Amino acid sequence: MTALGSAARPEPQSFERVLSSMCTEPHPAAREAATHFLATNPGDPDTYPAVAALEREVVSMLGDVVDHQDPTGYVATGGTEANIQAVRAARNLAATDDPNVVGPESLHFSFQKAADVLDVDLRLAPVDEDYRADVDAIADRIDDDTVLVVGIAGTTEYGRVDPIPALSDVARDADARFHVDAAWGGFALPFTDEQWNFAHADIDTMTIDPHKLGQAAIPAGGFIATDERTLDALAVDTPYLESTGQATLTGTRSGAGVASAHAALSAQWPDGYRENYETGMNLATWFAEEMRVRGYDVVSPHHPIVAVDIPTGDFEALTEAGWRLARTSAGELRVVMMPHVTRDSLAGFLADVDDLASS
Ligand code: 0PR
Repeated sequence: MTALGSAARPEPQSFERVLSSMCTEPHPAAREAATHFLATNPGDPDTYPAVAALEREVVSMLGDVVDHQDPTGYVATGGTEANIQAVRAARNLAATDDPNVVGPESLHFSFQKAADVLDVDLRLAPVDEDYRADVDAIADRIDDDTVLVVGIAGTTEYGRVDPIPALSDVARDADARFHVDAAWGGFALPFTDEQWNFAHADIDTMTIDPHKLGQAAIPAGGFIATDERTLDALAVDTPYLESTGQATLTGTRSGAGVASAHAALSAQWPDGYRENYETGMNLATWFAEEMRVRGYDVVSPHHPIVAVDIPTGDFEALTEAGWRLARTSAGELRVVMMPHVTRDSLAGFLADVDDLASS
């Protein structure tokens, strides 16, 4: 027997103790569809028309989620690609040769990558005392070279929603484009009274990721734009393919992501996602209170993310006990109530927290 043949097949990470991730167990229909379409490449729609048709439907379904009647866009590899593309479109459509992008300091680090690869200046403004973008601070950083203003609908660390309508006004006044990053929040916020989507503000582009709360298989990000002009600004000629242009950042890409996004949305929008949101929110409220009564400082959850100030030693001991945990930049424990997180698993976590206190 060869060494290769005798090697035990490694198991993927079990979700049981994963409290850090914005990804989750795919919906069963999404898992099945991903396997079925594994060998297709939506980057070549003429050769792989079935997956290309599914992708058009996914964009239209995402339009329902974000309240846009006639969206354009595509299934990206994830939020990083979608955010890079938003910056790239804004840069390509603007006249300046010294472009800058303005957003809150709570922006996901994918914008740092965008600024780096696109040679755009990223200007970050402080957030307010509730971790939301401060509109005046954003406005102060805008000038004639600002090509894009960014707002976040569901921040990575605290799940906060920026004042999207006000940020959109500020962008318009400056003749800049406006992008909303709803990579994580997009499948939660439809069930809240937050003002975050195309019905509430003048938005040019949006990121909304099926592979996070959408319960699609990785890689499935969503890049949504209001007009074809945006995609035209991203497209390059593809002389040796039958189709004549490609607007995506990647070339060959996975049909698994596209097909699984289609299956997950078909199975879950809207009732399944509403249920996930309500369950996640109930868990967040309960867990926040459980940590509070144990004497920890908790950042009140607006959406299913809880941040708790715990000592570094405790964080390390809990990691040692097998919990997969994340920290905010301020060092708080951050728990994301994804669909795989249950009351039982959180009760197990709390029991370990109690053991620490008594040891
Ligand atoms: N925008 C926001 C608001 C995000 O939270 C993230 C990811 C992105 C964009 C980028 O999305 P992709 O990672 O799909 O490109 N935020 C998570 C984070 O940084 C990503 C993550 C997901 C990390 C799963 C760990 C993990 O297991 O925490």
